[in-house]
Amino acid sequence: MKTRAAVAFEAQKPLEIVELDLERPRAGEVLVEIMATGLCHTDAYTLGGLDSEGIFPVVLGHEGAGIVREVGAGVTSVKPGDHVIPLYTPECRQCKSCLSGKTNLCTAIRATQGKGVMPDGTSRFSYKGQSIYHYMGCSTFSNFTVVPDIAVAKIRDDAPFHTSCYIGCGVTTGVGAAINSAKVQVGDNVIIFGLGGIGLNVLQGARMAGANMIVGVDLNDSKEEWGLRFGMTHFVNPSKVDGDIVAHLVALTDGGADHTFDCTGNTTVMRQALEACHRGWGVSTVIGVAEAGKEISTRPFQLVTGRVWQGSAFGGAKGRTDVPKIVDWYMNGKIEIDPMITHVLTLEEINKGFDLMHAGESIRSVVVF
Ligand code: NAD
Ligand code: AHE
Ligand code: ZN
Repeated sequence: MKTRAAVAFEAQKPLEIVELDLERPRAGEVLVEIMATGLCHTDAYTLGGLDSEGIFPVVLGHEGAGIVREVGAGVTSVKPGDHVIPLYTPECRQCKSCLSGKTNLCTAIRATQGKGVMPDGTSRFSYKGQSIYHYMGCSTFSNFTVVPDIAVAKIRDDAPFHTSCYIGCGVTTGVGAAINSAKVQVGDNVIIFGLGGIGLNVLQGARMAGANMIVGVDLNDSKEEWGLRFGMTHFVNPSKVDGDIVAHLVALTDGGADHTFDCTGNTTVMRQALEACHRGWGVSTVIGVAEAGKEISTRPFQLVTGRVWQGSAFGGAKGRTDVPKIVDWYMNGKIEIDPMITHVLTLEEINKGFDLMHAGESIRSVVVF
């Protein structure tokens, strides 16, 4: 079949809207009609040539929502007509990681996913006879995509696609990092570095958990209003702080925060986030994705004196189990999504979405097919 898609033929070049050939789903796979997809900073980072796993030409996008149109042999977990969110972190419920109960990082298909192909080692997308790579097992910048059945979460039919697609990455990543990974407790003081599409959702999660102070840190002053809208109590722009930002934050939080979160992907900020934690017990959670070759460092003394450095992927959420519940939270008003969808675009306007992201003018741009 044919599908309209935004293709990244090369790094650092605008996406091109073309008609691709798409093979029908094989055994264990499903064909999904993507109704809407968000643009996450991780897509921009891969398009920018900064991803150590980045390969081209590729159909990017990993924050979608849509409808199952066809299933391959042996698929019983979903059927045509089901509304679904594709999962870049699948949940096979059979691999060592799933069975451990200790992680959401299912390993069933991670190796082929990182190589841009389906679990059988081949791609379903092609253009003029040339194979096009899948991305993060999702490729939601295509109107139709093929994904393994373990990589879709079935969601309720009444959730709007253009808002619930954000649960496919940003919402779950942010809210889940605060609740599942950090386990923020009532009365905790929290510092969030980077108030973008992820950081604002960490804010929502921290507020839901009953945090006391919630300090937002961002170089962009326009993020202060956004933070206040979602429960932030204090805003700090590091470029306007006289002296050391860490000392400033430690003083502001009476000795350091119980929890800090990096939502920037900047390794200098990651160090600041760790060192702004309270001596003896503060926990810093890295969410941001750093460019290939970057490393983090600190004085080991920071850890010896009780600070903990950890990371969180997809908010520690198990996709097929937790994503439908987060959709319920949204539909029942427990979490907010609508105000964060700042721009709704057509597929032809997708490059404008990346421009808005880089200019700091959007929280989430969503393409509606
Ligand atoms: P975004 O562009 O919407 O937001 C980033 C924010 O950080 C912006 O508000 C920007 O002004 C701010 N910022 C940048 N540099 C800063 C600095 N030095 N100090 C303070 N603030 C700074 O991006 P996003 O979609 O929110 O993604 C944030 C990060 O999270 C990215 O690195 C992305 O790749 C990563 N991410 C990780 C996961 C995961 O599962 N771990 C999931 C989604 C996104
Ligand atoms: N390909 C990158 C890794 C990027 C990364 O860490 N991705 C996050 C999700 S970001 C979503 O916006 C993730 O889930 N990581 C776990 C995993 O298995 O990829 C690199 O550095 O090679
Ligand atoms: Zn993402």
